[in-house]
Amino acid sequence: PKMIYLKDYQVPDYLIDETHLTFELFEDHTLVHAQLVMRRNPDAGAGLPALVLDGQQLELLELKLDDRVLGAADYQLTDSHLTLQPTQEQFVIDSSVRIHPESNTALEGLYKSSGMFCTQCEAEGFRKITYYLDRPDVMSTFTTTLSAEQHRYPVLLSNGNPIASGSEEGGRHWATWEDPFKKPAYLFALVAGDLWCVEDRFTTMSAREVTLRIYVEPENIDKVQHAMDSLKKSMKWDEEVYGREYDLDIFMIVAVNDFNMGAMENKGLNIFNSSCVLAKAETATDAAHQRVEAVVAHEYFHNWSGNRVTCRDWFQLSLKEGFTVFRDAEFSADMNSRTVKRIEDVAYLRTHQFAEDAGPMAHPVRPDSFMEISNFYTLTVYEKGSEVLRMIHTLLGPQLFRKGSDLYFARHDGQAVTCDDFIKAMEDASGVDLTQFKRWYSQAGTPRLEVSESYDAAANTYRLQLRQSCPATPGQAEKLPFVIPLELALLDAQGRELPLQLVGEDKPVGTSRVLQVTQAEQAFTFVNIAEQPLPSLLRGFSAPVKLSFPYSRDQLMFLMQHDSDGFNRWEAGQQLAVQVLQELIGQHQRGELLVLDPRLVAALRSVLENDSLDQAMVAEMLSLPGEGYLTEISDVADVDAIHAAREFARAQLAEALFEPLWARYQANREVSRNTPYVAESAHFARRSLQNIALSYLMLTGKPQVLAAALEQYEACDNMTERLTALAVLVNSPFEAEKAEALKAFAEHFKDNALVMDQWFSVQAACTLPGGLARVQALMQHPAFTMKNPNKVRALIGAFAGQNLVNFHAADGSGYRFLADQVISLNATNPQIASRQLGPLTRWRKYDASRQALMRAELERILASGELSSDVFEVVSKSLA
Ligand code: HT7
Ligand code: ZN
Repeated sequence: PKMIYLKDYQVPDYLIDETHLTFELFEDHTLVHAQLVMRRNPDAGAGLPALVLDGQQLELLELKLDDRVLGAADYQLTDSHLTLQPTQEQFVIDSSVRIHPESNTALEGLYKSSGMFCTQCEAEGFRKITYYLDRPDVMSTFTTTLSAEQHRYPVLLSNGNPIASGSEEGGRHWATWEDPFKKPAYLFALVAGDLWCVEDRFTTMSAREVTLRIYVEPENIDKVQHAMDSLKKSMKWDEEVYGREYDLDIFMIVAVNDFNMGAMENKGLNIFNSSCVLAKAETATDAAHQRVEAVVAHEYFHNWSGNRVTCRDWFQLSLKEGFTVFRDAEFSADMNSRTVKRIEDVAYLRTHQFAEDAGPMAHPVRPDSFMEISNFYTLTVYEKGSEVLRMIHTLLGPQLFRKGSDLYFARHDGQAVTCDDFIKAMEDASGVDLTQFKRWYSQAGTPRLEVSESYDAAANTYRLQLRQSCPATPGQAEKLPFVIPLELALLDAQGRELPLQLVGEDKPVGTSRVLQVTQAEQAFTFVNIAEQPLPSLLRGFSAPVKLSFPYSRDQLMFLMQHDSDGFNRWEAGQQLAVQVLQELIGQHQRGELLVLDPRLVAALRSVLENDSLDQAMVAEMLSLPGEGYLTEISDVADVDAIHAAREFARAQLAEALFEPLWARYQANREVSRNTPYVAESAHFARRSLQNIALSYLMLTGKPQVLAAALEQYEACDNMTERLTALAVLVNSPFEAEKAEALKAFAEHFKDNALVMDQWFSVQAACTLPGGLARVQALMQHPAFTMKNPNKVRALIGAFAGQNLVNFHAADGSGYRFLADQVISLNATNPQIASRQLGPLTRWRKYDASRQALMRAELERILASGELSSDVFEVVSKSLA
C-alpha cells in the first residue's frame, strides 16, 4: 500500500451533481445501477482529463456514457479504478455492477447482518458499492430506489425523505428515497430488513414537525425508549446551545448487530451498533445507558458538524470528529454530572490517548500522511481533537465560541472544508489570533509542562515558572511551543481562593483564571499575596498536557479537601495515589515488604465519611489509578509490580476502611433494593458508590460480604448491580459461588447477544492466574464468534487491553495468542484486525525480554502472508 499525503491534495477534476441509485437485493447477489450526472469542475483547470472513478470488488456489467454503451476498448479497469475519457464538459454515466453483500465479512460497503442488508460507507466503503468519485469533497444529491423480497425485507430505507413505493411481481416490493441535501458518498446508507420501529415526534424551534423512528429487530423493541429519549434531548440541546435545527422531515436510527464501530451518522438514516442503541434496566448497565445517550447525541450532532458542513479530505477528519466529540461531551455534562463526566474523559484520555501519542502510531490531530484512513479513526483525532476544541472554547469564552460556530456553519453550509477554515471562522468571529494555537493540529505528542514556584514574603509576590517541552514523535523530532491555557487558582491556608493580580495589572482579575502559556520558558508573578499560597493548577484539565509540580503528599491531601474545583480535588487524590503506588512498586521491585502510606487511608476515609460529597465523586475518588495509567506514566512498565502494588493497596484499603465502606454499601443497597431502576444521574451516583464499595469489601473475604454479593446478584432488578456482583465473584476465590453465578447468568441471558458480551468481558478481564486458558476456552463457547466485532472486542479486546498481568505473561503466550487472532481477522475483517493490534504496538514500554517477544509476534504477523493495508500499516510502523 502506498502512502497518501495531505500536501498532495488536489481539487477533483469532475463533480457529481446528481446521483440516482437502484439496488436490486437478492440472496446470492445484488445489482446496483448508478446514474451520475457529472460535469467538469470549474476550479480544476482547462481541458478534459480522464475521469478516474473509484471501485473495488465490483463486477462491471454495463457502462454507458450519455446513453452510449461503452465497449472494453473505451475504458480501463483495474482492481481499484475505472478510467474513461469524457468528451464534453457535462455528461451522464450509467453503470450496472454486481456485488456480494451476503459474503461481505469486512462489514464495509453493503453487507448483511443478522439477515438484514445494511451499509457502512465511511470512510471509503462506497467504492465497494458502485463506481464513484469516493472522496468527501464531491457532494451530490441522491435518489435511491431499493427492491427486495417483501416477506423477508418488509422495511426498505435510505437517506432523506420517502417519495414513492410499490409492489412488484414475484413477491418483491420497492421504495424510493430522495435526499435533497448534497452529501459526499460516505454519508450514503440503505437498510432492508424485517424490523420494527418505535416512532415519536419532535417539534423544532421553527415549529416544523419531524418524525423520529428507531428500527430494531422485533425482539428488541422493548429496549428502545432510552435511545428515543436521548434523541429528543439531543435535538433540543443542539437548538439551545448551538442554534442548530434538524432539516429533514424524518430522522431514523437503525440498530445492527455486526458493526465495526459504535455508529454512523448517515444523513437522516443513522446506523448504529446495537450496543449503542439498546438499553433497558435488566440488560444494560448504567455505563451502557450513558453510552447510548452519548452516541445518539454524537451521531445526531454530526447532522451539522459533519454533514451540512463536511470534510474536504480525510486528513481533516478531526474537523468533524473532534468538534462532535466536544459537543457530545458538553451535552453529557449538561445531562449528568459535569465534574464526573470530565473526570471520566480525562482518565480515559490520559490512559489511552497519551499512550497513543507516545507510541509508534503517534500522529497530529490533523495527520499529514496515511496508508489506510480506517487506521486514523483514533483517540488522537477524536479525543485529543475534542480537547483542542475545548481549549478554543476556554480561550474565547462561551459567547465568542458560539459566535465562531455560528459563523462557521453559516459560512460553510453545504461545503467540504478544512480545519483551517474552522479556525478562521473562530478568529474572524472573535478577533482572537489563533496562529500559534494551530500547532495543536500539526504537532503530535503530549506536551509536558513543568511548573515550579517561588514566594517572596518580603515583596508579597508569588512567582510561577513554567517550562514546556514535547517529546519527539515519528517524523517530528523538534516541536515548537504550544499555546497552553492554564487555568489556576491560589489557595490560602484555609483553602480560600486568593484574588489574582499579575505584575502590571491595576487590580485583581478574579480568583480563578486562565493564563496563556505560549513560550518554552515563561514566568508569571502575582502581587499582593500575603502568605505562601498553594496553587491549584490546570483546573478542569484545561489543556491535554502532562503537568508536574512538586506537591508534597500533605499538600495533595489539603487540595483533596479544599480545592473548590471538583476536578482538581479528584486529581489531587489521583496524584497522591500515584505517589503511594509508585512507592509500593519500588518496594516490590526491591523485594521489600510492602507498606502502604497511611495518609492514603486517611484521605480516603475522610472522603468516605463526608456525607456532603456527591456520591459519584466519592466513587471516583475511591477508584485508584488503573494499571493502564500506571503503565503509561512508567518509563519501563513492570507489569507484575504494578499489579501487585495496586492489588496490595486495594486490599489494605479494604481492611482499613471496612466499617465506612460497609456502611455506605448497606445504605445504598437498601435504597437500590427499594427503588425501581431509573437511568438518571443521582441513581447512577448511588449505584457507582455501592458497587465500588462492594468490590473493595469483597477483597476482605468476609462471609457477610460474600452473602451481600450473592444477595445483590440474585435480588437486584438491573444489570448494573448484577454485573458488578458477578464481576466481584469472578475475581474472588469463592470457586463454587463463582461457577454457579456464571452458569446461571449464561443460562438466563443466552439469547441476548449484548448481555453475553458482558459475560465474556467480565471473565476476559479477570486478573487471576490462568487468564489465557480461560479466554481460549471461552472462544469455544456457542455464543462466541469471530465474525461479530462486539464479540471480538468483548473477549479478545478485553483480555489484551484490560487484563494486563495475564496478557503480558512472561512466556509471551498472551502475545502469541493476540497475533494469532490478528492473523485470522486480517483475512475476514481488516479493520477489526488492525484495531486489536494496539496492545502489541506498545512494546517499547516493557522490559527487554517482553520487548523481544512482542516484536517477534509483530514480525510473525508481517510474514504471515497477504496483509490488508490496515494491518500492514500498523505493524510496519510499529516495527520501524
Ligand atoms: N463517523 C463514524 C465513523 C465510522 C467508521 C469509520 C471507519 C470504519 C467504520 C466506521 N463506522 C463509523 C463514527 C462517528 O464518529 O460518528
Ligand atoms: Zn463521529
